[in-house]
Amino acid sequence: MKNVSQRVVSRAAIGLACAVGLFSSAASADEHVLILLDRTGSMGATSVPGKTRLDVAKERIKTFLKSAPSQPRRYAFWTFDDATYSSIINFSQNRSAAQVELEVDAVTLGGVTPLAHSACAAIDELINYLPSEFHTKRLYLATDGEENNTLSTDQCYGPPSATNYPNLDVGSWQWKVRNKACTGDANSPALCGSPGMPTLLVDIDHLFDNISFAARPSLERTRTPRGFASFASDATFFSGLSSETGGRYVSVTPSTPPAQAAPRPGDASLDGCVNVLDRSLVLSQFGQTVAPGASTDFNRDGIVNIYDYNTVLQNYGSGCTP
Ligand SMILES: [Ca+2]
Ligand SMILES: [Ca+2]
Ligand SMILES: [Ca+2]
Repeated sequence: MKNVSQRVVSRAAIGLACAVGLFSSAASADEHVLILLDRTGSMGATSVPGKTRLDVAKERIKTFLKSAPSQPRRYAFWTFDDATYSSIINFSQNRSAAQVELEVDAVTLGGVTPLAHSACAAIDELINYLPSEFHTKRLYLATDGEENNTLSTDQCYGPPSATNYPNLDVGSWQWKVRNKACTGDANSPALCGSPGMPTLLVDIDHLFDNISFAARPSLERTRTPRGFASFASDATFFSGLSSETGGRYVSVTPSTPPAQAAPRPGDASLDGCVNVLDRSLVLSQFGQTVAPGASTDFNRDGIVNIYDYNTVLQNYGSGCTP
C-alpha cells in the first residue's frame, strides 16, 4: 500500500525532477485540478466582515490560481446549486489560470445544495479524464457544507451520518463521498491509495460560522431537505476527508483574521503583505517536504522550492504599506 508520506515524497521527487529539467516532456506528469465552487444561496451569508462566503471562496481560489505550478496544470471549473453542477470549463478546453479566474469572478449566487451529488460527479470527471496516464488529480472544493439537495437516485445520496468521521454510518452521504474519493466507488470503503485505486487529493475550503443551521435565517428554500447535518459534523468530515486523501483542509469563519481568510498569493506569513518575511520563510524551508496546508507551499505540491519562491517574488510588495 502506498501511504501518504510515500505519496508526498514521490510528488516532491517529481517537483525536483521538473526543477532540474530531468523530464524531456512533462506531459506524463500534468496536474489535473477540478475546482468545484458552491454557489448556493447559503454562500451569500457574511463570512469575514464585508465579504460573503462566496467572495472569500473566490479570493482563495484565485490565490491558488496565481501560485507558480511545479508541473503543468489542466483546469476544470464547475459550480453547483439547485439540481446539479454546471461545467463552466472542462479539461479538454485547456484554459489558462487567468481564463479560469475570469470565470470564477463571474459566478453569482444560486439556489439549494446538491453537494454530495456534485462532489461525486466531479470525482468521476477527474478519474475519467486521461485515465491511463499518470497525473496528479486534485479536487478543490470550496463550500459551506450543508448538503440538502442530492436526489435519492444519485450514487452518493444518503441520510446524514449520525456519528462523525471517521465512524461514518454505512450508506450515509458522507460515507459515500469518502468512498468515492478514495476508491472511485461510492459503496466501496477500502483505504485511500489502495493498489488499483485512483489517487486523488481533496482540498476543501470550508466557509462557515458557529451558528446552528436552525438558528440562522435560511438563505435557501429547501422544499424537502435531504441530508442536513451540522457545521461541526461537516467540519470533522471535510477535514478528515482532506487528510485521508493527502489534501488540505482550511476553515474560515467570521472571526478568521481577514489576511488569513483570503491570503494574497505569496503571503506565507498570512499578515496581508508580501515582503522579506515571506521570502525568509520560504528560504528557511527550501527543499523540504511539508505537510499539506503549509503556508509556504503555495502550489500545494508538497515541497517548498523555487516555484514557491517565485510566487513570493512575483507578488513582492503586494498589500504592503509603503
Ligand atoms: Ca448551501
Ligand atoms: Ca507576509
Ligand atoms: Ca510547493
